[in-house]
Amino acid sequence: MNDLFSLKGKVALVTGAAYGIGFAIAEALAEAGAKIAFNCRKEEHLKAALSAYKEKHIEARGYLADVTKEEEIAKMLSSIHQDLGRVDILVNNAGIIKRVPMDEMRAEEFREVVEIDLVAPFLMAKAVLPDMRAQGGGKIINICSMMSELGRETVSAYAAAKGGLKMLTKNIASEYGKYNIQCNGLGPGYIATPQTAPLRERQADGSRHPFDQFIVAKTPAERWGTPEDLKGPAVFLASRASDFVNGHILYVDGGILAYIGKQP
Ligand code: NAP
Ligand code: GCO
Repeated sequence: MNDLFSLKGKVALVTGAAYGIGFAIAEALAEAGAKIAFNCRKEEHLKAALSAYKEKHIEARGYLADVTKEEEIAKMLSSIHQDLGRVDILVNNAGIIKRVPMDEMRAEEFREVVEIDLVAPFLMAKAVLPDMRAQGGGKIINICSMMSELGRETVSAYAAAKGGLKMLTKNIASEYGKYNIQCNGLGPGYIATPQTAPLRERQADGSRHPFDQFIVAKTPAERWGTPEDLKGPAVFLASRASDFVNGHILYVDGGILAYIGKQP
C-alpha cells in the first residue's frame, strides 16, 4: 500500500512554492520521495526558500520565473531538464488575490489576477504536456479554492479565475486522460498563510478579526486550515494512488462547502 503513495524517482515542479501552501506541498512530495523544483518571482523569496528547504533536508532546486511569462517558463523548464531531467508532476500553486469591490476594481487589476491564477496554469500545463505524453504519463494538480464554488464580496477577479481553473482542470483531464495524464484540482478552504493574513489580523482592541470569527463559525472543524492539512491530499493526487482519479476537485476545507452554517 505504501508503494501506491511513493513518489520515488519522480520530479515535481511546484509553482510559487517559496512559502505558504506551495512550500508545504513541495515538502510533502519530497517526503514521499520526489525531487523538487520550485519557482517564484522575487530573489529574496527564492533565497529564503532555499534555506528553508535545506533546513528540512530537502534538496529543492529553485528558479526565478514569472509564471505569466512564456519565455520565463520555457527557460525554467529547460533548466529543470538540465538539472533534474524531466517533470512528472506539476502543481499549479502560484497565485494572488486582490480584495476590491468589483465596481471599484480597475480592469488591469482584474486582468492581473486572472493572468496569474488562470492563464498561467494554462501556460504551465501546456509547457509540460509534451514531456508527460512522451514519458507515458504525468500528474497535473491545480490549486483551486472555495471560490471555485462560491462567491463573496470583493473577490470577483479571484473567484472568476478560480472558477475557470476548476473547468480548465476538467478540460485537461478530458483531453489528455488518454495519455495516462491525470489532471485534478486541490481546493483548500481557508488556510493560514501570508495570503490570508489580512483576514486574521488582531483588531486594535485585541479582539479577533470579524472575518476570522466568521470563517471559524462557517467551518465545521471550527478552525482555520494550515498548509500541513494539504500535505496528504497533495501526495494522493501526485501518486499512483490516484491513477483513476481524473478531473476531480478535492476540497480540503474542514467541511465549509458541506455546511449551511450555524443557526443565529
Ligand atoms: P501566498 O502565501 O501569497 O504565496 C503565493 C506564492 O506564489 C508566493 O511564493 C509568490 O512568490 C508566488 N507567486 C505569486 N505570483 C507569481 C507569479 N506570477 N509567478 C511565480 N510565482 C508567483 O499564497 P498561498 O496562501 O500559499 O496560496 C497558494 C495558492 O493557494 C494560491 O493559488 C491561492 O490562490 C491558493 N489558495 C489559498 C488559500 C488560502 O486560504 N491561503 C485557499 C485556497 C486556495 P513571489 O511573490 O516571490 O512570486
Ligand atoms: C478570501 C480568501 C480566500 C482564500 C481561499 C479560500 O479573501 O476570501 O483569500 O479566497 O484565499 O481561496 O479557499
